[in-house]
Amino acid sequence: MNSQYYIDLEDRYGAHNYHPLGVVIDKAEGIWVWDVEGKKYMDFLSAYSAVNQGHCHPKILQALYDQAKKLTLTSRAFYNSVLGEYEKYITEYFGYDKVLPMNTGVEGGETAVKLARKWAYTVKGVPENQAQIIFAEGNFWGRTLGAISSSTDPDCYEGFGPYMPGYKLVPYNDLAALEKALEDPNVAAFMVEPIQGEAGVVVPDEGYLAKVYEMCQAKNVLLIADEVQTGLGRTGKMLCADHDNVKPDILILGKALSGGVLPVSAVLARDEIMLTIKPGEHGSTYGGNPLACAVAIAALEVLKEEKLSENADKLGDLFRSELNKMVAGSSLVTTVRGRGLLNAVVIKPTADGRTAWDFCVALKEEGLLAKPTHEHIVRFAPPLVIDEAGIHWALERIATVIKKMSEPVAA
Ligand code: IF1
Repeated sequence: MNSQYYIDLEDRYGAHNYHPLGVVIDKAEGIWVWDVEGKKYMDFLSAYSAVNQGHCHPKILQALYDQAKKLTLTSRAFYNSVLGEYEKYITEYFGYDKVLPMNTGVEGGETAVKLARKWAYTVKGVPENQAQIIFAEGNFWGRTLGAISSSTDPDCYEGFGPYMPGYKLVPYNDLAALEKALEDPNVAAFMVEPIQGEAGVVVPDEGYLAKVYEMCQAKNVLLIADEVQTGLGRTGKMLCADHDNVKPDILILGKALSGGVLPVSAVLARDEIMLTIKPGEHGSTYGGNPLACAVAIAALEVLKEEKLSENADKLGDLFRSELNKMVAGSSLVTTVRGRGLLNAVVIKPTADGRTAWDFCVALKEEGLLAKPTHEHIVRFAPPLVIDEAGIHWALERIATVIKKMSEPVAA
């Protein structure tokens, strides 16, 4: 069957909640994917940073196979022989007392908000149902009603009201605005991405997160770092918060925590916060399942064994410096920004109306897969296992497309 067959199937039988690029991927390995016609592409999206370790990583798959044939799910009604080992491993890996295992990134965010509220009422002494959580404008942490209630993107929240109360918004990267919002004694937490992903890889000023953490501490407010997309090596450090030497009070991980094999998320915190939730007050059928735990241990081991944070740091610098040289004076690409291997360019629509979407379609034709976000922004986020040759291969194709898009369409 050809690509169109599969596209038609999805159109007829699937919800239309996405508008995918016209490529039907059939298999993948490392930084490469192949479509149903056998055409090879370099993956420059990494499933939105879920396959930092590269597609179908052998060590992670082996962990999946070995556990799958033994035990996949017990529910938390019973103990099992993998969860405790995983909990010890991940809490020592990141330096926290405890972990609350969930499945998707947004469940991690919901868990973090619930923990912050519970801590506010039982530890900080905020009056019941008065807790406020501050978010940054431009945030994205998922699609649940709790998550879209903090969104400033109409595509995320419009038509889904009413919204969650107890939320406040401040501009991202605006310390004065945060300072003002923190005056409210009922603030439980400030939840923020160290770099905003969906907003288009928005990198805050140097030292922003360090100042944020200082201000939160001064007001006995928890800092929740949403590292679902920026974590696990993506920005050139194990955690993006590491660039500012900040240890968030609550850390949310997801996506690459399983190397793209199955949904695994985690919320880490110290006992004072984590133990405010008592037995029976939170959970999930699959949260902390043995299969997810075995896969996550392998995914975390790979990050360290293959020094993927260091690789992302080095190759991210190379990518941005080459790209900046390439687009100097370009009327098409107006901005290059990012950290490590989480980068993006801003594409100015051409006189004949071609946009970031057309840029990505042209990249696909050249064998490079990327996806626009917010009309004019193209995110470049390859798996962190990419090498220097891979970066140059991608840059050549980006240069070809910039050249093509800078010329008027042949009449
Ligand atoms: C989609 C992008 C969107 C996230 C951060 C939590 C979550 C995400 C920082 C929730 C999820 C995904 C969701 C997916 C596309 C992608 C995404 F930013 F990565 F590009 F949408 F904005 N925190 N991001 O980025 O994790 O529940 O999805 O496991 O919904 O279209 P999830």
